[in-house]
Amino acid sequence: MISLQQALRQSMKNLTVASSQRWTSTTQRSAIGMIRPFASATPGTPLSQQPKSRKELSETFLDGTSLVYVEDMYSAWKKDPSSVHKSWASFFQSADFDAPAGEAYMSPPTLQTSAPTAAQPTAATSTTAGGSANLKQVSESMRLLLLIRAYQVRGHAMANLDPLNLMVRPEPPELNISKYGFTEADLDKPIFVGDGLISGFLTNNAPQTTLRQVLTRLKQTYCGNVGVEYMHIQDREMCDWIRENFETPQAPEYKHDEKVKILERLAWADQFESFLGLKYKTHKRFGLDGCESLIPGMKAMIDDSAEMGVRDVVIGMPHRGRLNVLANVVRKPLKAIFNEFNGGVVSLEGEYSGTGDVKYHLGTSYDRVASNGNKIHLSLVANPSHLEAVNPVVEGKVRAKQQYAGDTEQNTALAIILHGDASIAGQGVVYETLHLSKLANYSTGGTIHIVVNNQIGFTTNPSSSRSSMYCTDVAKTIDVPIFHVNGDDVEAVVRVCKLAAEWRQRFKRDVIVDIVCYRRFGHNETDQPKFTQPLMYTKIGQQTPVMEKYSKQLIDEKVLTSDQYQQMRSVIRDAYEKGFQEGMKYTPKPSDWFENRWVGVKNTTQLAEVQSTNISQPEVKALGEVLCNVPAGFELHPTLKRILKEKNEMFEKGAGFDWATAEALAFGSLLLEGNHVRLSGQDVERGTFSHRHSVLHDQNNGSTYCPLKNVSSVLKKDAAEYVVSNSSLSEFAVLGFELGYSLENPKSLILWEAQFGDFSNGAQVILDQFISSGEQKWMRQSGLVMLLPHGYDGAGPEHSSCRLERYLQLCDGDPNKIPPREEAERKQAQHSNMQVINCTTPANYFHALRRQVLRDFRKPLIMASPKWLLRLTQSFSSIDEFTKVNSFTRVYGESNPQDLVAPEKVQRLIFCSGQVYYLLKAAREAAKVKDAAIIRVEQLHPFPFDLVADQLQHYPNAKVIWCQEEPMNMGPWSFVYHYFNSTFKSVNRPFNLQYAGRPSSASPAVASHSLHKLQEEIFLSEALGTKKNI
Ligand SMILES: Cc1ncc(C[n+]2csc(CCOP(=O)(O)OP(=O)(O)O)c2C)c(N)n1
Ligand SMILES: [Mg+2]
Repeated sequence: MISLQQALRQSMKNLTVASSQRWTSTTQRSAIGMIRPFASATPGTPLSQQPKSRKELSETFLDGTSLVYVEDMYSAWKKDPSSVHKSWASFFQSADFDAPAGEAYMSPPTLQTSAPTAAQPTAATSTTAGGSANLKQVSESMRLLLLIRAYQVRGHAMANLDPLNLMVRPEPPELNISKYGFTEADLDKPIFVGDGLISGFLTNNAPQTTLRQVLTRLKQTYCGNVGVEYMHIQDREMCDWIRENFETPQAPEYKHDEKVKILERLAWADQFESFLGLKYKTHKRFGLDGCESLIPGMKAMIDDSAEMGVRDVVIGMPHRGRLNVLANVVRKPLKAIFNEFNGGVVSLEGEYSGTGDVKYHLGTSYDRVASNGNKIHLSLVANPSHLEAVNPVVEGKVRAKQQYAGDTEQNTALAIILHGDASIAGQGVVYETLHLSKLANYSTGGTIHIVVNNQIGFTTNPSSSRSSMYCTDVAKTIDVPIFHVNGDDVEAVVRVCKLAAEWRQRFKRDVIVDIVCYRRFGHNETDQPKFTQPLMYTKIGQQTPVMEKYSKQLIDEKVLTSDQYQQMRSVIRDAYEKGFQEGMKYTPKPSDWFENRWVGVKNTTQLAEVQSTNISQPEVKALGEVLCNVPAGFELHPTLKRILKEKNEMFEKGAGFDWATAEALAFGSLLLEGNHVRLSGQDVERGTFSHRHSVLHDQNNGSTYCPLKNVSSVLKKDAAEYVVSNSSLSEFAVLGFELGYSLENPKSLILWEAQFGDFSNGAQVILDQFISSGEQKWMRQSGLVMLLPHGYDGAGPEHSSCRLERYLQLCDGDPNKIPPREEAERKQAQHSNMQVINCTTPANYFHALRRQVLRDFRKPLIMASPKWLLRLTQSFSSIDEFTKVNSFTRVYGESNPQDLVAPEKVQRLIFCSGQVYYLLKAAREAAKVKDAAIIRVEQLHPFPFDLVADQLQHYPNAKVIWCQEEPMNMGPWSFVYHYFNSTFKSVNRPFNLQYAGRPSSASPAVASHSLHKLQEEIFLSEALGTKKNI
């Protein structure tokens, strides 16, 4: 049997033979055989009129996209022969029925004088006169089909996208009719296309058409002011939908009232920039000038989305045009915007103090009534300067909205993300975020992306900023349509924005709108662009603004009069002037800052209550029932059977609770208290260290069972939903996503776990720009937990350290400001930017997690999480530590005082944090040291001044040592040093803190296990005073 490709190639060969009959007689043909190139058979014919060689014809179209397309059809035909057009069906049938090479193609039934069968000779090999006529028709139809397909695939390359007309875009050869053996003389000859042969605009036409007619519509459709890329999409229905929407019999036309609406929206956008330019001449505003059509486009997109059921739109965008979007799309009151321009931003007197951010980074949210009267909530997420970093945050927020609204169809919440052309092509987080779009626990049902493609990034031309043809090419990896549109054609912009909205609601997939425009001024309004782009900016200087063009067009079309237009402008000008005046005396209200679900959450100036974090014994037992059992018939892996059995024993004995069980108890109890819990990160379902096993897999049929998802059904009690999800292998996007998720609802525990702590630096922007500073800049709280596996175990430079020093450096505590004792626990945390914890017991981990939710403010928690401690039975907890200890322990005092000398005789007071405690303890035991007390600082930030001071006073005569397993230039040493200094002073003790740890090093750890052990021995003996000339 011949392959599909062979059949296609052979068929193409036959087509080219058929089309050559004008130039070669049957005898010549038989004499030269089928291998002679046609071009050489017709000497003297002008190049453009020469028929193309078989090679060109067959390979250009049967390789690459067209072949993929045909292959797609072939697989569809295999599954269901009626799913493809009958012409293709007959072709595939022949190919599949062992047709000899080159004879697979059969002309469509309508072209046959009699109905064909698989056994009949094919048209291509027929030698009768009628057969030749048919062959010619078939050949023409097929070549036309290829031409149409070429336009569908590559027509965008000739679209008129650049308002400046500076883009140099050579015509792809496959868009030229000569490529198919057609000449000018063929333009008006009737060609048979077959009724319904091609989906799209030809379907409605008569079966006969002319090449000219087809070409005209192809150019209008694919090479006008919109260029559409969609043929890379694998799904047939989606491609057909695009075709149906583009290949319409007539070009779409707006009604008069629609045109006026577009004009009016354009005028609001245009006049906003000119008004700001006038009032604030020296301010940077990163104006939209040159892409004003974005505003009517976005508004139409949101109106249509509202009509299709969207109630919540979350927008993420960069600096460019942000204020215009805030004013004219989100409808932030003008007085608030102007107030910010006047310098009156951020500090909401007596309510919330922050240091704020520049006005083009601030977020906000408002309810708006869409044109159809539906209420719609619009929020613009605050973002840092770091371009594109906000994308995953937006996605997380939208996903959370869908989760809390129970919107499993993803109909009601929508993400719209705006990009710059240089940023979308350059920033890796774009790709990382796009790849979340179809993942079950991360999808938001399709994001609409809009690129303000002003063809420049600061001073850099596209040729220096990307290697791809379009800045949007990255999106092709996720199989979505890309609409490129000329920003000076405001109607076309509105049209594609509406299509994008419809696409998203229909297919729940991402879509890209690339508005090709220009930047009227420099990077900001005070920048001189002619230093670097003199020619472009000479052209821009001559460019008629889109407002002027469109108003003139509508006046010429008699859609409105010049007077009406002038009146429209003056109404808008008055509104801006009014907002400006009101902005002078406007004071922001707290309601501007808090979204619904956050009402009642305390800000830093309000008194927060401390709640107990323990749970009752019956509750522990009940959760044990959930965690230790699987449904009847569920076949566990033998090791997991043993693990569950051991877990059961823990619950029965009330002792030996390990870290995974403590975590599950925290999660389960929070779920029962109505808090949503979500844990995401790489391989978190099982856990990197094979300890969590949050999702169990049946060994016979692969089905899964997640005990914590079944808390409610097992215990017959209401419980919130638990989500645990292995994530894509991205740190930046996934951490950003979870941060966004955590911003939506305070009644939740949202956790992101790094595979190993050191990998989290791939998400450093989220940490620096959002987690550590977000609340202070934007007055938005988050209780996000970062679990960062940390600890030295001799495994080499990687995976040992989560780089605690970096997190500690980001903490905003002041070592010289010791809070009053009564405020230490609550207020200190409430006033800090984030917490850094390194627990030594499962129970303390449990209390730390519960404390995140059981208080009426939210703070990010950085948790250095255990590795080898996970299996250290010595670290495990008893049931009392969950039920009787009712809060997180910030500092553990000496655990075995009875084995030591009296406190005043203790010679060494060793402070440490994390797993090194167990090393110290073991070394102390081994060396039978009795005069060294070991204190665990479980919470590094906010620093527990009060409890450390207590220890200093309890052991008044001891030498004080800080012991850590990290090198001196890493770990907590340089952080705690300053805090100990002031704590010493607070208890009137001369400062003297000694260091015991690894020596300073560029690499976090040594590779050799024996050297690692030697280093360990040295610093432990230094700490304990057992050093004997090592
Ligand atoms: C991650 C990051 N790197 C660099 C910058 C500095 N920067 C600000 S705007 C800009 C150019 C952005 O170009 P583009 O995405 O095309 O947006 P435009 O300003 O043209 O609207 C650069 C490089 C930044 N803000 N963020
Ligand atoms: Mg740009």
